[in-house]
Amino acid sequence: MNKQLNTCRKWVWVLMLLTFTKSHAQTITAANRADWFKDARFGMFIHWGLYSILGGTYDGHTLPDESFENGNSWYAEWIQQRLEVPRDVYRALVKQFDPSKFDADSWIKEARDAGMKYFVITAKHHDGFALWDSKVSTYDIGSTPYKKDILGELARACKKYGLKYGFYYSHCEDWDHPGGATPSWTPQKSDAQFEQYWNEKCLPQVTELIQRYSPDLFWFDTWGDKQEKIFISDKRRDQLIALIRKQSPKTLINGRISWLNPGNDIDFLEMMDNEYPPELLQRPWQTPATMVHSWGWHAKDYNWKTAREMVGYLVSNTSKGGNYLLNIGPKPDGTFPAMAVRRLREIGGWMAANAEALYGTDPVLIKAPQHVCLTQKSINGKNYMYASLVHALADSRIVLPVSYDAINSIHILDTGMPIKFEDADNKSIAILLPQKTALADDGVTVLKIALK
Ligand code: FHN
Repeated sequence: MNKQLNTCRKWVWVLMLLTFTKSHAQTITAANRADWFKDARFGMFIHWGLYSILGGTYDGHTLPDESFENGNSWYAEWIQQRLEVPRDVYRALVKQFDPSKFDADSWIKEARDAGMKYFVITAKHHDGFALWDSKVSTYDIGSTPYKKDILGELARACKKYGLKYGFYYSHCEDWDHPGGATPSWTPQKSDAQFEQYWNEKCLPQVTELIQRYSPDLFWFDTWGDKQEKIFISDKRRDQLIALIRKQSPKTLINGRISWLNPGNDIDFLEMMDNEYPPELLQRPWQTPATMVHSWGWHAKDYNWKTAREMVGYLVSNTSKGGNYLLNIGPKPDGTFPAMAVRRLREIGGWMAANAEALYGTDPVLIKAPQHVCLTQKSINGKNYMYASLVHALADSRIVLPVSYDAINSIHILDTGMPIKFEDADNKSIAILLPQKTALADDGVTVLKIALK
């Protein structure tokens, strides 16, 4: 009897152990690798490097804070090329990079408080400068007076505040290595030169980033230009992907590793800068977006978007199965521009009351009226649909193609105010908004619809 009892106990233990192991060490596969990304919806992007020291102005010339019709984007982080800063002059900025007020904890806390769930920073932008102490190149943080391990501190802060983190790495353009791609209006490199850059700098630096910081994500950058056509062949794309997959199966790879042909082994599609697709996409995706015009710090870029506009993009992307990666260009002293902090906190205020309508939701496959964005999810076995009103509505009566019998109740998410609804026809309901809500002039109003 005792023996039977012991055997029984042993099996209970084995079963408990198996269950524990399964829930705590889920194997990473191509199918589940991006699960956190799909739930997260909102991330912070950072463009920070030597260009931040110039802040959009060099030698009395200031970069225009706009793009031109020919598609040229005069971003502040392109100042070396746009204003033809001589290589030695630009390189000498290394000695000025000394962000004495940089505080990784405060950056990531701002991101967390804004409702962001992941963080991506330019480990190396097109200028070729490495924001970490790289063994492969001395054009790096190790040569600056600052020297500290910025990426390490940020990675630690992300772990502390529960954010995933990743690195932007410019794999095609590198304006410092003799073989790296440079803009189309500059002398063309040969494929042999690029191959040398690829093997001497790009692949080893990506390996360094993985081994030193174990990133959750890599953000590569191409945009279908001549340089991408010439240098980022499918072979090189696959080589870079294989290198990452082999060393770090958890790490996500974005589609702009090859804008022209991302292939099937990337984890999510990356839209063009500030691009918002009109329809739901079948693969996970995100929009990289700016708060102003430039990505890197530009002291005279005054094009600040409103918080409401940005929340609208976030909500609209989520309703189409996409994410929103919102950029900040920190100042050379390591602080965020005051206006960026203000916007983050405004967005954070909205998120504190409404994030439920975004995190872990799925799109709803019915046609919503214009300016109404739909998401859905289950909470404790109950099903909810969320209707976010991203613009003032012309009508205070919203008709949704959902059967009246399928609905329990409707409330405004942040205040809990009950909202009336009626049977519009056999297949639709009419939501009867108070006039004030239909105008929604102070923000994006979310309706929480409890389903039966
Ligand atoms: O040239 C870059 C630009 O500086 C910035 O990094 C953006 C971010 O999406 N990507 C490129 C332009 O599309």
